[in-house]
Amino acid sequence: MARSALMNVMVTAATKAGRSLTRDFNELENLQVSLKGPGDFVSQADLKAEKTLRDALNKARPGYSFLMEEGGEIDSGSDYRWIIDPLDGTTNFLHSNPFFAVSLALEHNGQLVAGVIYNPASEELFTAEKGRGAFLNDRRLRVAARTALDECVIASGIPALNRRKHGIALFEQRNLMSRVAGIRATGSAALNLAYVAAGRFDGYWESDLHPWDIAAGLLMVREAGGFVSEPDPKASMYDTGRVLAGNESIHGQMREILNRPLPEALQAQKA
Ligand code: 2AM
Ligand code: CA
Repeated sequence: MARSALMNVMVTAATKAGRSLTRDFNELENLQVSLKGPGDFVSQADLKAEKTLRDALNKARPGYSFLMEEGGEIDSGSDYRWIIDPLDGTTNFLHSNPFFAVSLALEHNGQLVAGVIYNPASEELFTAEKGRGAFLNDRRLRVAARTALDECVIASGIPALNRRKHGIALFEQRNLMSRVAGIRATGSAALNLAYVAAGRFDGYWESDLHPWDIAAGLLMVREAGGFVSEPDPKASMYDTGRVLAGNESIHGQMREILNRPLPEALQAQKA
């Protein structure tokens, strides 16, 4: 499959950052003791990968704006904006679990036009361009066709100690676990969305996410024929950080379950 010039730029940047992460991932596995500890080593790996992405993208497409997990927003006044998560799945990386990815998206006038999610450990490269479909390496992707919720494997995130809304997450999980074949918490929002696009997960929902966790994945799911939205049709994903993805039927069925009214005791957690 011939890639567009834009996709070549994005893939080159993402694989370069991926090589940098792989070197650090291997180093981390050998690292017995470090003065500052593995957490600090991983944030350095994260920053290095982000710089690699920024440099490569700036060189190929000078002047575009950036929204980056580490470096924040750089508004250059361009119509184009890169949205970058250099290391999605940081906790997995820190624990030598090879389920992490570089996530990179491009917006034009606020509309997603391209996305790349690259897991350097598995060498799986997910790409999508608006109107041109989604691909895993060179294979065209399509979301899973299952419509019976009780046959579905659904991905989610289980909020850890540094995140809020544990009660709401448990309420949602309780409502869903009695209806589905399995719930998986993988630790990477970007890869969860890529896996929905690839039909490996039938659906995905999570809260408290940032634009850089999800931008590339949103386009990927849509280009694979799936639906992605805030579970509440009146709300927007980037505002609330809540995401729900699946094929049209599963998205609709899950939305109904996730929109059940919260018990009184959990109302306060919503804000
Ligand atoms: P990260 O690995 O880049 O932090 C895990 O459930 C998913 O949620 C990952 O994609 C993770 O991205 C994201 N996430 C967003 N905010 C988070 C937080 N405060 N703590 C842990 N994971 C977070
Ligand atoms: Ca992330």
